[in-house]
Amino acid sequence: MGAVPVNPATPESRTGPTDRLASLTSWDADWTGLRVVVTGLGLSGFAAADTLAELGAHVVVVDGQESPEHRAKADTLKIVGVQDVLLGDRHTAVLPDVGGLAPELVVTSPGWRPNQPLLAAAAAAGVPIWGDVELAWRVRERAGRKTADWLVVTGTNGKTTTVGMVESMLLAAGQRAIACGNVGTPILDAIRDPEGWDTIAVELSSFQLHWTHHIEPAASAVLNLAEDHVDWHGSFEAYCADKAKIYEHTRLACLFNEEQPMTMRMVEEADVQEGCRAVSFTTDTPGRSMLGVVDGLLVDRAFLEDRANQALELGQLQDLGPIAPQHQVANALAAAGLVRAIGVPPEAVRDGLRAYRPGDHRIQLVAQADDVLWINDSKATNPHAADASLAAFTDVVWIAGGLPKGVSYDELVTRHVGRLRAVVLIGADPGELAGSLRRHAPDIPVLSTAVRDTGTDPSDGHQAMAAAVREANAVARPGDVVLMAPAAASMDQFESYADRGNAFIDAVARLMEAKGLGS
Ligand code: UMA
Repeated sequence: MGAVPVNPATPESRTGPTDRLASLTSWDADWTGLRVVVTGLGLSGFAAADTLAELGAHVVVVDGQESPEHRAKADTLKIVGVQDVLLGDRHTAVLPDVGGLAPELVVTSPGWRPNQPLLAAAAAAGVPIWGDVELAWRVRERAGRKTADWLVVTGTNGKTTTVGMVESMLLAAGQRAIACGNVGTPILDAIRDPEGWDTIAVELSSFQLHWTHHIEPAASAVLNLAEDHVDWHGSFEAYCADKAKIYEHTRLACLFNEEQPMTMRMVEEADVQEGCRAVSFTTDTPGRSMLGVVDGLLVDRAFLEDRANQALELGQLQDLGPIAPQHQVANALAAAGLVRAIGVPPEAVRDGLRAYRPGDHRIQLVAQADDVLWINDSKATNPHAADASLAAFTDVVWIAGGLPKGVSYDELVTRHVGRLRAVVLIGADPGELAGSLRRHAPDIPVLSTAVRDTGTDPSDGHQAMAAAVREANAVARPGDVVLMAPAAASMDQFESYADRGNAFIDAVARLMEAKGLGS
């Protein structure tokens, strides 16, 4: 099939596919010779380029970095048939040709912003831009393999936990299932598994949803909404509009949060498939068509015949483990709703919850000594996540700060001032959080890990974290919780939230050794 020229003038062509692209709806369609630019050579860009090369497309990859790791990946891609890999800043401002001709499609990594110059140039030229999730949807059907159902999850916080719980419940039901997407396994890697899956649990970030145009999930959920990634999306409204896309074309059930009416409005406004149900979850007593909690039991009043009069027991709060704050209960109910929508039995929900082990860095108990708990919540990369973990404890020495992503801390500090015993600031520039603390918590001691006070180099996160742990230890009293829940991204001092969490774990271990306790 020949290439169809794109029309640069019409707005539809910016999001809608050309005729050729419209025909590309399965692995077995004719992708040969399609001219594609892939932006980004991280996890998702590598998987996208590799997939497209396997499909026979002509692919050029662009990435702003020229590190040895990027060069090694570039070499691998060239071996599997990628035409060219352009590394370095100078390549990221213009839309490159593919084999001497204009590209027909751009497949972008989620981290790339819409106003990034190359992507802006593609949009201006009318070249459609897909994310890796859009591509994954297009190639999900393949002759001789199972086509998986998609259960999709977004929300400001709790996504990774929830898809982990969904995966665990599906496995308990005997299904072949995997959690993928923003959780870390690129969705295209999951989709290309030789055996295929019964069901995939897909974590979708607001970035991924922005670049996704059409998917038809079996069931979908928005867990919660709060200010995050405002710098990427431009406004909170734009962020929410991208999140709302998750409900579009859902087949069986849209799950929303009863305690956040905005999520219900998103379902109401979504164009779903005939017969799709709106089902909510609550951490309170559920009404009809809801999942919720009654006397310490997790119950389903949505997916049973006599939902007007009965509730089905799914498990107990204890099944969630020793620390089960409210938001964890909500996540478990959302996960349960998603799998119940595709007929997973209640016992598998319970067994899945019992078997589920939360990932590291999410309200993770690191040490307990002198009646003080040391908790790592490095995954709290925004105020909403930190809000959930602060709410789980009463007397807190709070280690916080980092890259704030353009959000405000006033509400968070005002809400938790009563439980703060002291705050230890980390982050290269903790000014935003320090300002909120001055205004709304003037009586709470605020300790700093800055050079002036501790002799630490602020660009070295591991040193800063060691200093923060020493400071916290000096003020912690029996009964306190030292909570490292930074309410900010980590990249100013660390490689990632995991690196920040590991720095905390290491520093606490050293402190315990110094106390002669071991961790
Ligand atoms: N790059 C440029 N120019 C840019 C931006 C990026 O050249 O303007 C290059 C970088 O040099 C790098 C590559 O693009 O080589 C990185 O692309 P990316 O930032 O999209 O990251 P990936 O490695 O592809 O990982 C992405 C997700 N990252 C982001 O959305 C930022 C991962 O989520 C996800 O696990 C992975 O795809 C697989 O699906 C991480 C994340 O931080 C965990 N997500 C955010 C969050 O959870 O808050 C949304």
